[in-house]
Amino acid sequence: MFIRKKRLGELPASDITDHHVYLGRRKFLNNTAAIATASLLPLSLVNAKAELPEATYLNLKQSHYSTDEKPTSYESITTYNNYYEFGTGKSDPALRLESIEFPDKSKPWRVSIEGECDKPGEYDYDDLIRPFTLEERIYRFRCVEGWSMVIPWIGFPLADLIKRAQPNSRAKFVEFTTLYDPAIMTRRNVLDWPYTEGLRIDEAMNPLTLLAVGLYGSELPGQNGAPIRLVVPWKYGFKNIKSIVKIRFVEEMPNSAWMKAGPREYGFYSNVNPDVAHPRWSQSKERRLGEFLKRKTEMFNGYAEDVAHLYTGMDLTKHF
Ligand SMILES: Nc1nc2c(c(=O)[nH]1)N[C@H]1C(S)=C(S)[C@@H](COP(=O)(O)O)O[C@H]1N2
Ligand SMILES: [Mo]
Repeated sequence: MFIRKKRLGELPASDITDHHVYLGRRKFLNNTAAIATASLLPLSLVNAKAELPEATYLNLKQSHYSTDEKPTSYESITTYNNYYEFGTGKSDPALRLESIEFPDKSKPWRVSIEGECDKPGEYDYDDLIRPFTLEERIYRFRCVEGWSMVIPWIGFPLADLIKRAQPNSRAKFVEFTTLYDPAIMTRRNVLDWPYTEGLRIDEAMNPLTLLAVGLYGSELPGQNGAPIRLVVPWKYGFKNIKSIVKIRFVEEMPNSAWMKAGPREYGFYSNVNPDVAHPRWSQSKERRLGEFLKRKTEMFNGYAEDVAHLYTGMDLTKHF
């Protein structure tokens, strides 16, 4: 697997620069007319272009599910992270992964599909993703802590993988598990490792739910959950489990690492909801990285049209 190494501090600091560079590069890749445009860019933008990793996914299918909001800078997305296995500070995962190769390309990354399904199996990463058509999905991302981003993911619908696994009638939920490698994931006692998460099967089948393998045109950096992570844009960030090694179909609602850590604070559903406060803070507003003023948090993170029907008749203050 291709592993990219990036040095902190090398990347452009400005969101605006990054965004233009990104859009500029996509045009550049997609049509020759854009070359002329690229040559008109101020020198700073041209320089910044070199800072983004070389695009490895070209001519991706675009999606009507993508937002046209301005993507957060590559720098913010890849240096302001929550990946507690590598430390609890926002910059810890990126700093830590500067000095170690994660995932280790000398070892195959194995993902097992198991539980209540007719086609279980254990796959090398490349074999796992080969059947699927990758697309770009630019999604809003809202952390339960009150910050948000806009991230241009690359991935495929989880539903595509589920259809191949052929879950049986007992499969009511899907449980996901992150790798736990104590040799490199040195943080003990933060959560009950390995990190796990879960979705109801209909949530997992919703067309918005992605398995992401990249962002901004390239492979996922380790700190963002390489080589494959979950993206559920209408739920709080912690549902978006990273570096998945196991996907299991189960009959009972699975517990998650965060539910175990704080059952009163972190529920199974964890849908973004401005009207249901976290026990220790309001969820009505958020700070988007790169912006100064807070903005209002939207119900289901703005994806109500696509997902509200999943929760009809449910009391969302109880099923938080
Ligand atoms: N394995 C694992 N997955 C995880 C986490 C983690 O600590 N470990 N943090 C979660 C939280 S709280 C958030 S906000 C997102 C952050 O994703 P990002 O760093 O790619 O923005 O990852 C989620 N997935
Ligand atoms: Mo989060």
